[in-house]
Amino acid sequence: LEPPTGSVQPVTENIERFISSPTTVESFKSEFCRQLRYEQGVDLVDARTEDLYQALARTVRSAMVDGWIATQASHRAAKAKTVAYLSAEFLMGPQLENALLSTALTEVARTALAELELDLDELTAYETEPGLGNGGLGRLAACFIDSLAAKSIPAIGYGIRYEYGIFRQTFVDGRQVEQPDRWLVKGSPWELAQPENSVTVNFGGHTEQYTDETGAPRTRWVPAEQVLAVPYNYMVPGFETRNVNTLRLWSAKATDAFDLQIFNSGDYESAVRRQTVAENISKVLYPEDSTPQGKELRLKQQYFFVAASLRDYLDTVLRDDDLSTLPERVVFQLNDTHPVIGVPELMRILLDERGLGWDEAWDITRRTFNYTCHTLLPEALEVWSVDLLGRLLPRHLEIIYRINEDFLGLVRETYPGDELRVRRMSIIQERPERAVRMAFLATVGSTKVNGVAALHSQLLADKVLDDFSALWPEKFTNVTNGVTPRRFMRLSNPGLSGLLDEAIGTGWTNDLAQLAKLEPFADDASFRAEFRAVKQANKERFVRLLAQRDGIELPADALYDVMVKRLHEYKRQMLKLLHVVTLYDRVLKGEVKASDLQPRVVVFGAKAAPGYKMAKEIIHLINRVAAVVNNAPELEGRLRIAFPANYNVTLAERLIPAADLSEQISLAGKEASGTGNMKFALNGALTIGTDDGANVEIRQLVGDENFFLFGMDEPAVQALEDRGYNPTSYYEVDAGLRGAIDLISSGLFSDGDRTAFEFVISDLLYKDRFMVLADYRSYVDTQDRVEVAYRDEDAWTRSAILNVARTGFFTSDRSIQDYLDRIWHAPAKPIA
Ligand code: B1N
Repeated sequence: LEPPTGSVQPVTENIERFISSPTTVESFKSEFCRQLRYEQGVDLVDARTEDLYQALARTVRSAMVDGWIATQASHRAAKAKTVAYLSAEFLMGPQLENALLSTALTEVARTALAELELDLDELTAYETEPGLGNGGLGRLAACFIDSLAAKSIPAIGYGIRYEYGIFRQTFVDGRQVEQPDRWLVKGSPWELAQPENSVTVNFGGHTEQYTDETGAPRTRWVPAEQVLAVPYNYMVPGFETRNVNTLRLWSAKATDAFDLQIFNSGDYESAVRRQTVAENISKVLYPEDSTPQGKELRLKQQYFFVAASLRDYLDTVLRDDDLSTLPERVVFQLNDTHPVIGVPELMRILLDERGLGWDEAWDITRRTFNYTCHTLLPEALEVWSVDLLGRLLPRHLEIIYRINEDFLGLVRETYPGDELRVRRMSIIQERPERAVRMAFLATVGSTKVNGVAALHSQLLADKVLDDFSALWPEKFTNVTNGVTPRRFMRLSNPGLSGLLDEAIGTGWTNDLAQLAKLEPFADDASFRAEFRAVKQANKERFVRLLAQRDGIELPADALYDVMVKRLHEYKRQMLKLLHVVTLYDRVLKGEVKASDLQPRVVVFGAKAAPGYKMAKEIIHLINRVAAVVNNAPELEGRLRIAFPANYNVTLAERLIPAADLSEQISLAGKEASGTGNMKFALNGALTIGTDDGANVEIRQLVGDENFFLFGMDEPAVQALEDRGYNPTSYYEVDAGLRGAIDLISSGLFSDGDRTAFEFVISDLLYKDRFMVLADYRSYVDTQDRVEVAYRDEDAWTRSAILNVARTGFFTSDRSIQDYLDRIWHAPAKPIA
């Protein structure tokens, strides 16, 4: 018998004679029915929505497989340089519509289903999104892999297949209550498990020295624990390309060693319990956005997915190739510090497994990694205690020490006698406990370090990593974030998309700079009327959704003022709330007649980290204010607050197209970029915002007259901090502010209980770390200007159109092009 050669050439040549992808109405119908009957074992007449959705999703998935297989084969054959995007979060959002858009099968599916008396939109609405991310960082990763695919770049996303994604938020008596997100219980129709490609990941144990065959001293890691990492593949189709990339998410499973232990052990129960411990690694997404907790399980998650991903790439993609050319074959992009343990991991592989010398290994490693920083908040900078790291990953700690030793040698050489600087720059901090500063390790271990907006990158280089940018100025660069126009315009805003197609052609979807062609239409009265009609229709669509989803009844005829993002003090939801309370207070005091108020719907959407007390108190306060304001007869229904629970990508897609006003009101110097701000502008909302993050660039592009700027800029914030900030002084001099705060303290929103919101209010008055009170006057005055501006329909619509026309820069396609040009240098490989 001939041994298998690994080649299946004769079969692949013929395979299309036997099967074909469901790309016509007939074949789509047939595949759909086949899925339903033979894969799910359900008859069409008995099928529930769940069955129909699953069959539809699998049908669409099968339409992507040919492109996926061809893409992998072509990239492997070409030994194409691959972008490996390492991220602990991928917040993908619903998949069905996007897959249909990319395969250009939306109309085929609609017709095929209609012929079976089924409705595509109904099945689309049934989908529940995988919430494998917290907020902007995870959603950015999802936008980036979309753009990488659209540009036909060989790329792979590596992450974790959390069994529980971000919690489902509910409100009970106005307070946030978290429910587990069991997104996998019904199974995900979008994933393809590949257990045969599982890899082993080690933990714990110790290291030992030995001499190899050549007599050279070597080190090896003798781990104490093993976990299996099982890959699940998700296809990432590109828009208007046949290329389909891969998102590979790892799931933790106990190894066979466990099964054996269970079999042999007298203590069956504890053996099974240990199995659970192994599988806990990919159990749940940590729900903290921007404030890592330093939990052991989180470090395990990080090493788990990074070790599996490196192993996967080196063993299955590169196979036996010479690792000295690694930097020409792959670039590992670190999405924040969460995957930074990959730096010592690659060193360990090169040193201990491949026998390379330190210098060569370090050269390869440094040229293979790049680091994106997403924050400026000091509390968001990850550190791992030496104690914990040494226990979990003893060999990695040794390697980190050696990296640090060499690095500090360089610092001493460059700055003789400057021991203060050496201490500042050490990868190991000494106080409050000995710990590894992951941002420093990332910076030392990477070729390029980038921030995510112009201001952020500048502050990174000037403040957070100033010593490093002084040492290596050429290492630092900026790549301003972006968002995918496929999902956040074409799919989510069909009304606007149709209007754009008519006005400037359809090419904008993957070449968003073409939005500039819209500019002259801002002065076209009939276009403005159509644009306004689209916005109005989007509001009505959103109002219908909210009635259905949350039982919230809203007027569609109002200014839609929207603040959606994670609840965090630095983002300042309190500032927005103080504005709302101020409007109410003015009416109560008779300073303003309700009938003179511009009807306004203020929409909040925000999850708080479950352990973040202040954030949860603010949620409670918003809900209590909403309950009173929404029913206040004095307001005659002209001011409404809507706070739908569980804001997620699905809701964002319906809400953003309906917005008139986008709230981007973080304290200057705190929001690294923001990406919601971009989505709103691209959908024709005007921004009220501080000079922070990407707001700076949005304002530069749309022009001051089309943007409501308010508040202190970053240097002013710094100056006030240096002078000494005293929030109470603002309360004392500003009657409007006093009115709003006193109204909250009066018990009006808490059934007469004057202490109910003391936790929030006394913090504002006596601490106010994010200077809400300092920016209050400027904010409220600017909101008053918004109200006047909104009444001039024509001028407002003109500004809204100009926001769309001038923000094409914020496509994630441009971000990816910037990464390619400045950092990755990986050419596109479109398949035939
Ligand atoms: O990343 C986004 C930015 O647009 C936002 O401004 C920024 O706040 C966000 C630890 C984070 N920074 N850091 C995180 C998330 C989860 C976690 O466990 C940190 N998220 C951001 C995209 O660049």
